[in-house]
Amino acid sequence: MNKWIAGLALAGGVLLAGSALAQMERASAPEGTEVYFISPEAGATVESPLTVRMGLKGMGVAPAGTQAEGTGHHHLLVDTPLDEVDLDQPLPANDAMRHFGGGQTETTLELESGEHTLQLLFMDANHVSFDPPVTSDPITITVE
Ligand SMILES: [Cu+2]
Repeated sequence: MNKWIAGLALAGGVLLAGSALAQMERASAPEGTEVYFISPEAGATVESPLTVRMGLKGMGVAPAGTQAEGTGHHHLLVDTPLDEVDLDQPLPANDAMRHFGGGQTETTLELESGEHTLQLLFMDANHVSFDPPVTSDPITITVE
């Protein structure tokens, strides 16, 4: 009896570990998926606060945590090169790596005067990148 319970607990533990690992697996996005800036335009000179509109083709936007195939949510990298992001881990949330886990496609951004680089990163329900990553080109803007 004790042995049987121990066996069951072990099986449960393995199952849990299995599902935790599965969450970090990177799914592939449908071919042709694209994320892009509707605004601002690359090279634009803007005033702060500015409105950022995020466009998506080939997939759907859903709130974070929604486990539905073909969906994810937007992320905005502010002055953060993509190669500084560990794409195999959930993206940290901070001023430089912003999540739109409510399924937003538009945001207002306050930035200091000067040049800034923005890049969109579309990620899955668990804030993990697709493989290959779905990213926009980085754009540089000047804030007056
Ligand atoms: Cu996220």
